[in-house]
Amino acid sequence: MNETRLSRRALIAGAGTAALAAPALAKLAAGGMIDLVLPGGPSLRPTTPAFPGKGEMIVQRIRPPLLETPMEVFREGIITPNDRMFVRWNWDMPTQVKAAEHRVAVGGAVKNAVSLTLNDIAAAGETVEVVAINQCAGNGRGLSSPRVTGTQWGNGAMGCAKWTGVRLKDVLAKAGLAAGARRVRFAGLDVPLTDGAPQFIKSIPMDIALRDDVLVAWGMNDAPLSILHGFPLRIVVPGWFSTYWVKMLSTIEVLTGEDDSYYVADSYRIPAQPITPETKDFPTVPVTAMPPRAFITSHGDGEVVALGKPLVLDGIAMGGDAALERVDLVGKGWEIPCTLGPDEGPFAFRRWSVKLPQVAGDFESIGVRARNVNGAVQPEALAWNPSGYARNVIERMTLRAQ
Ligand SMILES: Nc1nc2c(c(=O)[nH]1)N[C@H]1C(S)=C(S)[C@@H](COP(=O)(O)O)O[C@H]1N2
Ligand SMILES: [Mo]
Repeated sequence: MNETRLSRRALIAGAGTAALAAPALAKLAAGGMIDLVLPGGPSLRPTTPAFPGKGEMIVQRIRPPLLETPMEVFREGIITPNDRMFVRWNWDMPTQVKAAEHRVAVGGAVKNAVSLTLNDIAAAGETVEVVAINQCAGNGRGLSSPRVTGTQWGNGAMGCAKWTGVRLKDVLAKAGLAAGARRVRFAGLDVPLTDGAPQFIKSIPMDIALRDDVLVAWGMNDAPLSILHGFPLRIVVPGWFSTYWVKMLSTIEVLTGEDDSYYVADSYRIPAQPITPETKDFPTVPVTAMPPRAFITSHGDGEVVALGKPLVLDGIAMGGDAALERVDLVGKGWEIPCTLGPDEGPFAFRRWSVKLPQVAGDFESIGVRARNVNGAVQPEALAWNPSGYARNVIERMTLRAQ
């Protein structure tokens, strides 16, 4: 990409090719190791600064890339820098995309099927910015006990960015919805590695698609999307898990019925009712809106704190699909309300902090519990499911006093 800063003019000019060089193997080898402390499985992962445009990231897989954000990145601010945002591709993505040649086909149950250039998209409506958390539905899956299948993520498959784009509903209006339009499905330029495997396509119900904050976005923290994050365009659905945030958007298809495609009908689903690991057959629903979560970022598990001294703990929290209402520090049989930091909107991270007057001894099992304005609150026990989706159990840690 030639432009380093994002401008609508740059997008409209349609200039530029984004390309991704292969990570340098020498640099890959030069990274460190990090322990994700995953129960019941290998938990050491290499880290590397070798991916283009990326700082030090945890390598879950090289190709297609799965890169996790180290928790220390969440110690400051609420915006995750672009070079530290986690990366997830189901299938390999193209490593070069020419902006001038890129088209988005809008079809299906529409009045006039259209093929839109980046200029057309940028001019479809008002430019909108929204600060929203990009979180994989499988974030924290590796912490499941008993263990589940899928990428063994720690809690770093999340990040918060400012997204810039136009409203999806303005793009849909270029084609016009036909009678009976019920869902909107998205596809990107990435295709399966193996013959016959399903393409990564995802759909959302019409009431969500028409929301004012659901975007076709080209900007991430005031920079154009990189190849890894979906150049030139991606869907942003604030408050919903980012499995719906289709990258390298190339097709928008309006459906009149349910979506029977693999990644909606068969995958990314959670039990409709709580189950145990022994439950065999159970009804499922798609994983959609995010629940509240909170994390202590000032300290790590097992860290030593000063006995007899005051202690300040802080971290980040999120309300999920509704604004955060409160965060409490919770121990065994006690809880203390935390102070919330600046509010950057309902879908952003928000900082919290709490000052304890004096450390009297070890903290055996402390955590933070977020609650949103809809009354959703983090549970004490894990809602275990076979894919480890939508984890939001209160995360606990131990601090030693010395
Ligand atoms: N085209 C395309 N879009 C995609 C995916 C994909 O595999 N292909 N993966 C989705 C999933 S599961 C996640 S978690 C997010 C990750 O976005 P990021 O890599 O920008 O962090 O992208 C989503 N959009
Ligand atoms: Mo994901």
